Amino acid sequence: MYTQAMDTQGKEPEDKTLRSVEERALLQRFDANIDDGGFIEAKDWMPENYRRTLVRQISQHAHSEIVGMLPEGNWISRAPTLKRKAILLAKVQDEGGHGLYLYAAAETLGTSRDELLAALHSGKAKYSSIFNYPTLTWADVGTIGWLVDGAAIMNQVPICRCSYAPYARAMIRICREESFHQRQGFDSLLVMMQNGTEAQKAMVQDAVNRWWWPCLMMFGPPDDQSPNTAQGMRWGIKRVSNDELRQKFVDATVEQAKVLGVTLPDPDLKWNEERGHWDFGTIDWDEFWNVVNGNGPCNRERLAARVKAWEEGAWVREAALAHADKQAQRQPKAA
Ligand code: BYC
Repeated sequence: MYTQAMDTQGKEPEDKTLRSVEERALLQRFDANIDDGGFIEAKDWMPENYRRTLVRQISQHAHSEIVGMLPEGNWISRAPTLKRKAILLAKVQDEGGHGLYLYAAAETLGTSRDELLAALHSGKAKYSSIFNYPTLTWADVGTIGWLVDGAAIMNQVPICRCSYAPYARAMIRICREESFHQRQGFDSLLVMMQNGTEAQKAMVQDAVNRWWWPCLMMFGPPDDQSPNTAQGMRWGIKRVSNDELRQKFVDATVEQAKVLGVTLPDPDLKWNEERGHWDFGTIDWDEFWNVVNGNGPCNRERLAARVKAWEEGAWVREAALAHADKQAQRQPKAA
């Protein structure tokens, strides 16, 4: 196995050559495991790029969950009934929990939560474009549940089979909760559409008009402009491509819109018998990149809210560390 060390005749430091031969064997084992549909655990060897890709995706996902608390949290104090307030509180808390599972999954890859959050606060890390749009009326809350969580589930169910096991396990729990989120949003809109006043129905339609296109952007750029898809799929991190997921979302949502009695704001939405799918209009990718690059309607506000929460929470972190230190000092010293 180590004969290459002799081939180099001492030109390479021995341990470096040995490591590279060893790494090649490890890489072969890793690739074979991935090809067999196997899972990678935190303690397993993995190529550095695989680790980096996962830290990127999982941390962006975690950031999206905690930034995603903001547009809906904005409505907790203004929910129209006690029941809706309790549901919304539970949902927003769930999103915080999702962020925590995901930060924990990212930490298993060797990057600390402080580093991940510093990247968010400095504007270096991305989070989902969708959370840079404002929630103008109560119907936006139902629409986020129906469409945003609906798109999230479509994207996240395949991640339950992600090759990195700690991420896959976190996603199983998250998807169960997301299903409840989607149903409560749909239910809230259905009540307004079936029993509401004309003004309430118009409010729902207006919210759907504003959220539809940004939701289609959530799945990311078209496959032929998505630099990470091919490798992500090769590694079993991504199981289904951006365009395929977007199409599945459109197909499922058109039927739900009929039940609700709302119109989707796309004159090009047409059933295509040959493809067995709904055709839809052109997405404004300039808008998408503008939002991703920090210039959406609420980017600055969202980031400022996260930074403020971090700064105002400093005393909690300090108290928790002081408590942990005290506990450690109280432990009897080993003889
Ligand atoms: N927004 O090569 P691509 C939720 C970036 S949580 C911003 O296709 P990839 C919820 C992408 O990161 C929703 N950026 O990338 C929470 C990449 O940039 P970098 C979040 C986006 O990774 C609370 C570049 O564009 N879900 O729904 O193969 C309440 C090129 O893209 C977006 C997840 O994070 C975007 N929409 O595919 C309610 C799921 N799209 O990093 C709901 C996990 C793309 O190279 N993530 N970009 O600088 C994924 O599945 C994948 O990362 C994506 C992108 C499909 C999002």
